[in-house]
Amino acid sequence: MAKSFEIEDGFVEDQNRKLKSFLKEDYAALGAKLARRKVSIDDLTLKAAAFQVAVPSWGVGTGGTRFARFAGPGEPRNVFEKLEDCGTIFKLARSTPAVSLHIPWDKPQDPAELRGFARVRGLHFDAMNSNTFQDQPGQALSYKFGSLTHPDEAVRRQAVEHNVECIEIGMTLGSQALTVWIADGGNYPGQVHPRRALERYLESMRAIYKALPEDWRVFLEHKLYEPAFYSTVINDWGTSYYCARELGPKAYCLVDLGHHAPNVNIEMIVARLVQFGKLGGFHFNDSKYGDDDLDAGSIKPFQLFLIFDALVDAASSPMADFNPAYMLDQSHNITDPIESLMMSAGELARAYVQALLVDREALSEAQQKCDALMALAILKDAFTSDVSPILAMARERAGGAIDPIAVYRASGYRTRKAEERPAKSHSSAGIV
Ligand code: LRH
Ligand code: MN
Repeated sequence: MAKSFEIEDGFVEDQNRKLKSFLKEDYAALGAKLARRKVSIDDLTLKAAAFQVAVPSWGVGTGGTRFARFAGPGEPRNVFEKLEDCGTIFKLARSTPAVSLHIPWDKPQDPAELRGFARVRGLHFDAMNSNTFQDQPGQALSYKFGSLTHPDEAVRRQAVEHNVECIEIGMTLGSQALTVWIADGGNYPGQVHPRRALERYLESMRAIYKALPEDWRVFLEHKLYEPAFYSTVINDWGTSYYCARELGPKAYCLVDLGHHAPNVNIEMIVARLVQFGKLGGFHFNDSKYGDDDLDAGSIKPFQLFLIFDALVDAASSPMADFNPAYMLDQSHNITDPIESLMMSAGELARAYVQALLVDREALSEAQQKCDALMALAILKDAFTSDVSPILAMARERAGGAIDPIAVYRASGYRTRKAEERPAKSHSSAGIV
């Protein structure tokens, strides 16, 4: 079997050589500016290099909508090819060593083989994602009218068993978390009894919770609507929080940025879940209207900064087991998924480093004095700081690319993959 194409380390170094002197210049200039504020640029670069976010296995294929999906060249056709692409993202961006799998889309025949395939690419597995929002070929009972909250106990049991299977597969892959998002809800008033449906959800989740190994966490992912368009059982953070508390210490809330009504103050939800000790993690993306699953930081970069401001603020105050899982969850309908994921990983690191630049002492002082304008000015000063030299130096020092997209394009990786991975005949609608 011909060896599949990979970008060589030497090629990355060659490409970096063209930009190294400019980077050094920009880095020194920013370093001098930060030193005036007694901030060490090298400390920030170490923190930037330690920042990690998981990529979604389903994000390296071309996404679509109910109207159409325009498959791109060299689409990954199976979980191994998805990991090849995740390996390429990690090789260039260096901040994405973890992959979040979706079952059954990525169900491995041989988990040990998959784990080995990932390891040689420097990859490990983050949270597993269950799927009881689609019916699989040969599935006994349909999820058309729900899964974990379905009125029929047999359907609920089938959905619980699927989640338990995701935990078992995850254990063989070294994962330590399960994300549960369910589409359960109704399209018509009266279709779903809201209180009984939530009781059924808790009954099912208790059975799943029992199957969690000691060192695992379960993330409850709320979503306002879609595919249910009148009522959704786990529709907002309050409902998710109530359930996480009911379930126990291994249950947490997961915030997908696209799962809220327009203009909802998501950074406030983050601050609340931090304060209540139930912030489990994120599905980062961006949106203008609904659950658009656009690239993180592409529409509302200031909101992304404010979310990381809340996280850095939380990390600076002593808080037990504050370890939120960072994951991307995007649908790349018109861009090369590898480019979008590298850019989005960079935008998350940017928001994080900018949040580290916030003068928290001055901010608390302004808040104490009710000096609203100064408080905003302090945040804006950090948000408007160009930390690109820090992000690029962190990548370069970690053996990655100073400019990941330029190196990726110069490598011809996508063209080579198009040769190696002949396109499937038909193209379908939908996200995968
Ligand atoms: C639901 C969701 C969930 C995933 C799916 C791919 O909208 O955000 O996290 O399972 O997208
Ligand atoms: Mn999500």
